[in-house]
Amino acid sequence: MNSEMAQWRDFLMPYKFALDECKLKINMIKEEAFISGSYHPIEHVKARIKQPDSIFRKLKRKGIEPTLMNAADHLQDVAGVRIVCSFVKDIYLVAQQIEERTDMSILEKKDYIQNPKPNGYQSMHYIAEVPVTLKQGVKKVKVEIQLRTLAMDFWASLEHKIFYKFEREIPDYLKQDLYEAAMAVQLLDQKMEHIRDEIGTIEDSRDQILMPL
Ligand code: 0O2
Repeated sequence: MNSEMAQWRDFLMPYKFALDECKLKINMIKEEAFISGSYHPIEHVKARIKQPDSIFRKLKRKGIEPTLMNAADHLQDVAGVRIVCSFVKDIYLVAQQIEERTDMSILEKKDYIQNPKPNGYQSMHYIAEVPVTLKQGVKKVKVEIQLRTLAMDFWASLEHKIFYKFEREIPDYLKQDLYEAAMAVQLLDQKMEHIRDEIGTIEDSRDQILMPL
């Protein structure tokens, strides 16, 4: 392995462990509800480590010299976890549990659901600091946690692809279409939540299982 690859490996390793820790904590939130037979608000969880080329591109975009040291100091989302829920209320339920955890600390919160971005983007973002035990001792590593509904995730995934297809310069006619789609996402989330409230608690057939293995 050449020295550049070894440097990246050593740089990314704590982020990988922080991501593993974070996934475990989120899984505990999910399983606790599941095992106790109460309502489980998490639909699915995705995690990713930002790729080296994407790390350097983001630093350059921010006008920062692309070095590993600067990535550690200036990027908050080298490690990222995305929690996808069915309903907006579920996001706030999970968010509360994340905020109350004592095994990681929340450094920053951005609520793009209460305050969507001008393009219509909605999600809840946290920057959490997760302690990771390494050979050299405990290191606090930042992880970005995003919470979205299924509908918000559908919109953001497509917008992200379009954003990169047009090299970050989405034509105005598509921007307008995406904005209208974002409004439809808000409406769909409100409607679905209304239907859920109308019928009361949704039973999941998996609740019959005593313990998921
Ligand atoms: P990628 O390719 O997903 O990694 P900061 O990280 O705080 O220094 P930033 O990146 O502006 O500054 O913070 P913010 O607003 O919390 O956004 C972080 C991530 O949220 C982005 O990472 C995206 O994943 C997602 N995001 C934010 N805004 C949008 C948006 O308008 N559309 C979509 N689809 N996703 C968004 P990256 O590195 O930009 O992208």
